[in-house]
Amino acid sequence: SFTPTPADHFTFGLWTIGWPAADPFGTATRGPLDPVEAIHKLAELGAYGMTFHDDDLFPFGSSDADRRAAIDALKKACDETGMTIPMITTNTFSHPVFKDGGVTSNARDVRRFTIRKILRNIDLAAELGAKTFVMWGGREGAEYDFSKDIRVALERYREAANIFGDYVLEKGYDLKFAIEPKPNEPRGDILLPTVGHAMAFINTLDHPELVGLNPEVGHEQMAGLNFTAGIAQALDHGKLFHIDLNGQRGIKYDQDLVFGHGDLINAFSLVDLLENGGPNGSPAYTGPRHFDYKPSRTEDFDGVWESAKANMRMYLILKERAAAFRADPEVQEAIAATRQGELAQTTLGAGETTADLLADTSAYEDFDPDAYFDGKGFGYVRLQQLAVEHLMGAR
Ligand code: GLT
Ligand code: MN
Ligand code: MN
Ligand code: MN
Repeated sequence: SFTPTPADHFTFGLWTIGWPAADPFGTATRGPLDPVEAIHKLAELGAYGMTFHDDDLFPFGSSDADRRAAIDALKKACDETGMTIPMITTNTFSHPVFKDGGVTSNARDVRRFTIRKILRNIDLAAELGAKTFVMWGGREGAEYDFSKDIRVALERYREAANIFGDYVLEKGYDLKFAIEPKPNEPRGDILLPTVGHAMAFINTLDHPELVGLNPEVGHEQMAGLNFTAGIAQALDHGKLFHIDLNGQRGIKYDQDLVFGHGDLINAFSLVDLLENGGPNGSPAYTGPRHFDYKPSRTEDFDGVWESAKANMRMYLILKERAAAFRADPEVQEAIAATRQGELAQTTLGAGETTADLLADTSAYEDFDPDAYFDGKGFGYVRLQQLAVEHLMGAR
């Protein structure tokens, strides 16, 4: 059925359903959403959890007492509904103090303040039982090539990430970090712009095992990249710690549409990968299915909740379509015809060495590359048509 339950592990950022819909050209079109109401409403719709930035729950600069009251109200709402807070993150981008970034601002006092703000939020993550701490460095970047030495900025990024890693180890928190790449917006160019850049950076940290990724569909697509392929590489590295699902139509500003309302075919292959891409068709990813979208500025609050439902329903429909695709004997036959089984075999045989390959005349001297001219094709187009027909419900 396409009705979500907590077992589906759907989660939403408080900043998504709570977005008042102000954009760079216009003021808000909706009023604020109370976090306690958000929890109750999401629970009613079948979600598993909610996520938030510190500043979403208690405004920047709140007194300790106001901050505590907001946290306690949230905890009570979770107790009443069974909702969870599996991830939290820190706002290091809204306040003017972050105009040149947080952990990579040229201003050292800003960097020290940012690290303190994040450390305080790490304590909150532990208190709420969150397992993932997202770091989206949207202001870490520049508009101009001469603004900063990017290598030095990356050193400061690394310094901060190492401080956070050491802190959770010291405190014994069961918490991992997930870096969220984005190519641009709000900065002209953002540091760690894609999944690939972020994975390379993670390998330079003192405790790379503590740090993975939170890739967002639209962010990779803003860079013209194939999201499903990027997720496959993140899985290959064991770095898919969390995921932001939404929709994007091409290389333009960050649209944050409902999941599936952008590149639907890529959303289909993504759900197929997440749900069926593990060993023997098991799920390749078991963490929260987190929606990071923005209910369009045209929508009222009924539209907000319709859009929240649409995300979950879309995922469940794609999951059902992916299962039907996999179960179709014609699809299995078409997959076999593409020689994917052969791709799963190692290129050298068991125990075979490079010397053995060099001595194998069938591999080179007697191999006929010209047999591939006008020879048998790979049949990918037929398979793609079958996939799209399943996606469309035509099979
Ligand atoms: C911000 C951004 C999102 C990030 C959030 C986490 S905040 O709305 O556009 O992609 O996931 O900081
Ligand atoms: Mn250390
Ligand atoms: Mn986005
Ligand atoms: Mn995101």
